[in-house]
Amino acid sequence: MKIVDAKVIVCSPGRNFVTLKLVTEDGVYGLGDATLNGRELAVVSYLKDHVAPLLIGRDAARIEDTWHYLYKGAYWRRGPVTMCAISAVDVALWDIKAKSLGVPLYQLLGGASRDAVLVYGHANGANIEETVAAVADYQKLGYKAIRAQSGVPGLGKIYGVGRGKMQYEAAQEGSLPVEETWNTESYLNLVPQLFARLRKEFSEELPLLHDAHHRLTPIEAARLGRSLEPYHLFWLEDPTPAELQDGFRLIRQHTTTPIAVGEVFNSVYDCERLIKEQLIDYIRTAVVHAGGITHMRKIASLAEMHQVRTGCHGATDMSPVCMAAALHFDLSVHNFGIQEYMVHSAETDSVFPHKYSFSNGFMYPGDAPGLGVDINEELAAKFPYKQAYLPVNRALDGTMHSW
Ligand code: CS2
Ligand code: MG
Repeated sequence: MKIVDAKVIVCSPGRNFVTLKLVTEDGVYGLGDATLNGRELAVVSYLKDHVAPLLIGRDAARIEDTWHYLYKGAYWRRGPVTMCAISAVDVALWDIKAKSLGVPLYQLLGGASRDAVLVYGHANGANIEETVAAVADYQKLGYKAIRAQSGVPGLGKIYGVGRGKMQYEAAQEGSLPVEETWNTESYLNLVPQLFARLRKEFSEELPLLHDAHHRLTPIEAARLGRSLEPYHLFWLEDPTPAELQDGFRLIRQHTTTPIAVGEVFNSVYDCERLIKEQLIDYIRTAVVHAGGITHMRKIASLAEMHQVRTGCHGATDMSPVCMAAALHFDLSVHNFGIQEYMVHSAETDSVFPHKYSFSNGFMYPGDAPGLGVDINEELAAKFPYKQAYLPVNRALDGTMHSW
């Protein structure tokens, strides 16, 4: 089944997305998400100028071989742009294979290991009381696990506090990133108060999550993890920038709060020590950024051997194509932990009609052949790319800080 066309579709139905569409000589086509928030056009060029020409004439059935052809063949291995492009090709080929066999993708991954995929939603507010109210709203919507992020008094907008109740979109249109201000001490004082308040308001059984978003040093993260122990979080995410994998040993020495890391990782090599030394409890790599289904399965296998569970990234900057692929992966992988689910806009859903569904805190990939997602190219063309950037963050004295 030869590939005869490789099309890169850029659109912006509410936010920018990059989609790869591979078409075979039989007319069967597959989709792959290639969205890299804030750096989308880099992946567009990588795919259009360097990868697509190599795919024409290749056998679409040779998924593993194509993965290594693009990975080893690039010579310059790994990195978010390269791996996002490889992910898109990989997922599109899995979509084609499952469609041509007439089965939902999860059936090719070993079948279902569970009946449904547990997800968590993003409750946030400008202050503690608004965040408490938002958690209550998410409970009413049926979510069984909820992430809680609050603004910090004295700081303006910070990561995790959205521009509306249900919709949270970090990237902002414009020719320059928005600059936000940060103060670690204010944050470290607020977060334990937030979770003390949440535990007073809600059942001890409610899984609560929090994202520190790479903004702490290891010892600050250890302090936060220890201060949150009375509120037994489901996880504390991205406590410290993970380039320094050794930094997680220090966190582990001080706290039993479970740790989740990995949404910015793009290969198993970014997390192999974190997993092998059990320095983390959940690996957050996303299908769209970590080499597609093929490489995610390898990351999950290493994690399974070390009692680390998956917790795939699932923000709105992953398109419904990625969400569909993630749900097929989640339904099948043995050491599944939880799936992040940020609701896409109605515009996005209209461009990407899909079979997956949410009900009462769980998601279902559906049983359509392949991924169960499509792209309406005519409608996509009505939403052209708009330059947009993720914010940058500066400490009170103006020093650049992780956002
Ligand atoms: C966040 C993301 O969902 C999360 O856990 O870390 O919202 C992240 O900020 C964005 O995906 C960046 O594009
Ligand atoms: Mg995160």
